[in-house]
Amino acid sequence: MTLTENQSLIDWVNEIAARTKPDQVVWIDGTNEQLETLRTIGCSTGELYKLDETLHPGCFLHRTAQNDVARVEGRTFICCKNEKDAGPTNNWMAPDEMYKKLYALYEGAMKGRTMYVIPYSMGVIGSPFAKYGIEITDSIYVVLSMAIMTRVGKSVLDALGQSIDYIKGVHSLAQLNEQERYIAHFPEDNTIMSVNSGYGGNVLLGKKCFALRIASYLGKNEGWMAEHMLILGIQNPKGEVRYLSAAFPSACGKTNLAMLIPPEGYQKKGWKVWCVGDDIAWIRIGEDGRLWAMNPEYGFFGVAPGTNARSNPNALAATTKGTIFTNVVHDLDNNTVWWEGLSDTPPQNALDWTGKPWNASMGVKGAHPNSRFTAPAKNCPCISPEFEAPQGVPLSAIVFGGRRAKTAPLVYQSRNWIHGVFVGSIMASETTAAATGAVGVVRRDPMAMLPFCGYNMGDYWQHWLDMGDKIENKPKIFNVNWFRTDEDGHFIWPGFGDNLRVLEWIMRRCFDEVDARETEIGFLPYPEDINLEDLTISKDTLAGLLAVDRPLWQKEVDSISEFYQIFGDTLPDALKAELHTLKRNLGQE
Ligand code: SAT
Ligand code: MN
Repeated sequence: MTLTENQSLIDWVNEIAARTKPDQVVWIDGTNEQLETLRTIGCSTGELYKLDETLHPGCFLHRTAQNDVARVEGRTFICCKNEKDAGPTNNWMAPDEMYKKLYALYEGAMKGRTMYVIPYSMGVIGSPFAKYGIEITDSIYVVLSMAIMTRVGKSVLDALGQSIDYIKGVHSLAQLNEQERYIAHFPEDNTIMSVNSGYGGNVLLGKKCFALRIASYLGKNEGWMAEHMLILGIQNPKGEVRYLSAAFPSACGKTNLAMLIPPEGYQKKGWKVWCVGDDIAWIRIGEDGRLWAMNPEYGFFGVAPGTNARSNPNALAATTKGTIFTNVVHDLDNNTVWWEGLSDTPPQNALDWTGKPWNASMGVKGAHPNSRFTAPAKNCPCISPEFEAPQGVPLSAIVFGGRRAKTAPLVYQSRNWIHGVFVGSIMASETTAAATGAVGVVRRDPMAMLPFCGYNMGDYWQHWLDMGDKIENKPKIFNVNWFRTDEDGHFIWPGFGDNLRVLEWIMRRCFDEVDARETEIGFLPYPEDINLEDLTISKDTLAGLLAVDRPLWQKEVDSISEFYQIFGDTLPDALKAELHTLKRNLGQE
C-alpha cells in the first residue's frame, strides 16, 4: 500500500524497485503495530535477538557481518560534477560513473527480499527547520534503527505533501561484499546510495550521510551550518540555562559530555546539565542575531564499551528500553547484554560479538570496540525540555576538542570568531575504532568534520568565515582536550563529570565573569579560576595542563602548514593569516 499521492516519490520508488526487484514493497507508516510485526520477522530470520523483556523491555541484539563493523571512509564518496568541489579530503567520483557502478550492483539485489520505504524527518515534523528524507532499504535492522534515530512514518509524507524537496536514499545489503561496498553522496541531486554494508554509520542514511554530508552542502547554499556537534545546556545555581555545542571526532566522548552528571559538590549547589543532542547540530542565525542549534535526530547511536553507571549513567538509563544493541556480548544466563567496561563481572556463559561462545578468561574482548546502542533520546533522564523545540537553543559557546596525549592544553579560548575558525580548522585527534583503519594515530580532523563534510573543506572554512560576518551576537569559540597523559600514559585530567569544571569556566568567559591570560595560542585560564574543589589533582598539575609547550607547538605549526598546503587556492586567506600570527607568536617568524 502506498501512503502518499506524491507522484515524483512514487515514480522514484517504482524505479528503484524495478532495478532491485524485491518480492514486495512495504511503506513504513510509523505505527507500533507495523514495527512490532517487523521485530517479529527480524527475530525469526536471526537478524535480531529479543532480550529479556523484564530486564530490557523492547530491546534487541543485532550482529553485523564481521567485515562490516565501522564506517568505511575509503569507500565513502562525494559525487559532484567537478572534482574540485569535493575537495582534497574527500574521495570523488563523477556522478555518471558512480551511478553506473551502483545500478549494476543494485540490479536484482533485493530478489527474495522485501523492500522497505522509510519516510523520515530530520527535526520536528512540520517545523520550518525540518528536512525530510526517504530511505529505501532491504534491511529490517535499518528500518527499526531509523525508527529510533529519526521521526518516521506517514506524518512525514503528510508534511511533505506533493513537494519534491526530500533527500532520496537507497540502501541494499546486497551480498555484504567488502570489495563492492560504496557509500555514495550526490549533493547536487539530493541523493545518497549505499550498498554492501549493514553497519549503522554506513546505512542509517539520515545520520552522517544526510544530516552531515548532504546537509553541510545544503547549509552552505542556504546560509546555515550542519555540524558534528553535541548540544548541551548548563543550568547554574541561579537557574539560568546556557547552551553550548561541541565538536569532537567519533568515539571521543560526545555522548558522555552531552549527558554529563555534575560532580557531587556542583549538584549540591544546584548545577545540572541538559542534553539536547549528542552527535549532530543544525545551526542557524535566529532573528535575535544569535546562533540557534537544533538536534535533527531522535535517538542516540552511542559507543557501548566504556559506558557504565559511573561514566555515563544517563546513557545507560537511555538503553534500558526500546534499544537495539549491535555487536555486544550476549549474556545467555540472563538473556541480556554486556560489554567491556559495563561492570567488573563479565558473564560466564556468553557469546561474543560474532556469536561464538566466550568468557573473559579467554583474554580477548567480547564486545567489538565499536559496538553500539541505538536508544530513543526520550529515554534519557537528562534530556532537555528544549529537545523538541523546533528552532533549537541559543548558543553561548562553540567548543572544539580532540584526543591529544600532548600539545593541546585542557582548555583555551580563541581571540575572536576568525581565530576560532582557525582553531577548529587545525583540530587533530588520535583515530578511534569508529572507522576502519589504524587506531591511535594523530590526524587532522577539522571541526571533527573530516569524514563528514559534503564538499570542499576549504570552501567549508570559508562558509564558517562568511557566517561569522552575518552573526551579530557571536558565540565564543573554545578548544578543549580531556585526554592529556603523563609519562606513564595515564590520563591527567579526571574527565567525565569533572569536565563541568572546565565548562563552567567557558560559560563564565562567555558572560564576562572571569579574566584570562593571553598567550601565543589564545586565552588560557588562570589555574585558580578552574574549580578544583573535592579533586585530588594539584594546582601545579593543573598549571601543567594549562601551559603552552612552545617546542611542541612549533612542531604543530609545521604540521598545520603541511596540512593547509593540500587545500591550494581554496584555503581562505584569513586562515593563512591566522597561521602566520601563530608562527609569529611562537617566535618562528
Ligand atoms: O557510525 S557513525 O558514523 O554513525 C558514528 C560515528 O562514527 O560517529
Ligand atoms: Mn559522530
